[in-house]
Amino acid sequence: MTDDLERVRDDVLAAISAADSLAGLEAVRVAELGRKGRITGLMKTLAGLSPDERREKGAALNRLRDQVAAALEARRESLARAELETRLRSERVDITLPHRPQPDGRIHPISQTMDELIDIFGEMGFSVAEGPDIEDDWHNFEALNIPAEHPARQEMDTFYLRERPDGSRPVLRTHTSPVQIRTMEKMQPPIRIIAPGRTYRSDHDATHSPMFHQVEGLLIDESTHMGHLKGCLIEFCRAFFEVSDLPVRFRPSHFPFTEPSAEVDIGCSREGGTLKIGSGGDWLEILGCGMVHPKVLANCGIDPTRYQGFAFGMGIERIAMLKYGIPDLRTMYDSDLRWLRHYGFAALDVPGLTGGLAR
Ligand code: 2NL
Repeated sequence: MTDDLERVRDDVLAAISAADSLAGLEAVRVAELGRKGRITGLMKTLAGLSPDERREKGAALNRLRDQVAAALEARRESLARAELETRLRSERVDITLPHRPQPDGRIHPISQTMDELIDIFGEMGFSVAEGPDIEDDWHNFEALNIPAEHPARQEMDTFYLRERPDGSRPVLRTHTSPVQIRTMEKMQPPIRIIAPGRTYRSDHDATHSPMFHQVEGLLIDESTHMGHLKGCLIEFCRAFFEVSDLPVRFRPSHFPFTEPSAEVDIGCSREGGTLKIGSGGDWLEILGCGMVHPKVLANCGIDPTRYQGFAFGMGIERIAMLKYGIPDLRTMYDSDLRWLRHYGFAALDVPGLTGGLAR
């Protein structure tokens, strides 16, 4: 009898360890411990035995049943773990795939140039000021000493918007000077700002776009003079064009909002029809500047007997074309991807003193 049970036990335990899937293991359980299973069948024979035999064989059968149940549970756990392992392996995602080697987007040369300007003037202590594209007559003209009948008004090719109920006529700003007017109205000197941004003029040909970009600069303090203006702009030209001995010359000029006024030329050569920036005996105009007109200071609530300062302005398209050898202004706004891939900049290229041409 005991031999009998031992044979059954060896048999069942062997079947349990041989089961290689949860389904196979379940079949073993049903065959042994199920309602019609072998061990269940042996339990049923206890009824026909004498009390002594029943006690003895019952205890042995209980042990066998518990042993088999424990072995089944142990095997079930190990098979379940193995099955999970296999599934995890088969469903694994390889997150070590290489990234796309080149980002598709490019920075437009105008954005790149603006970032460079902000970087260079930022190092000189200028902060960036902004203002609205739609302006009123006061901020775009009057405060800048450009009265209604001034010839500069005609030269500006202003875009006028619909008349407002109060009879005033908003304009698309023709320069970023109104940003500086607004800054002076808001705060007292010392002031040291640049105002980069979009500007608009009703003029469209090979060298003019109805929307273009400008950067203007303004510095006001108690003892600011023309020497500061010259030092600042010579430094800027050399940093921007990355030519440390770039010749820079100041030519007398006229603007209604500055007195005295000057235009700034940089050295270049035009040998064989190709333009090269640097010492070459020729000159190229790149910006306008001057000492802020006392009337402009007074218009903004700044005392011209106490404060004075300088201002300057330049076209961003023009200096971007010169620096990066872009021959045609009109291609700037074509949104031609091939053009952008050729003239654009990678997103992570750092702008400024160490960027640009050296790259
Ligand atoms: C140019 C010349 C210039 C200014 C802009 C300015 C602004 C204020 C007061 C005085 Cl609020 N001046 N701006 C001064 C001189 C020249 O721009 O050729 N721009 C493209």
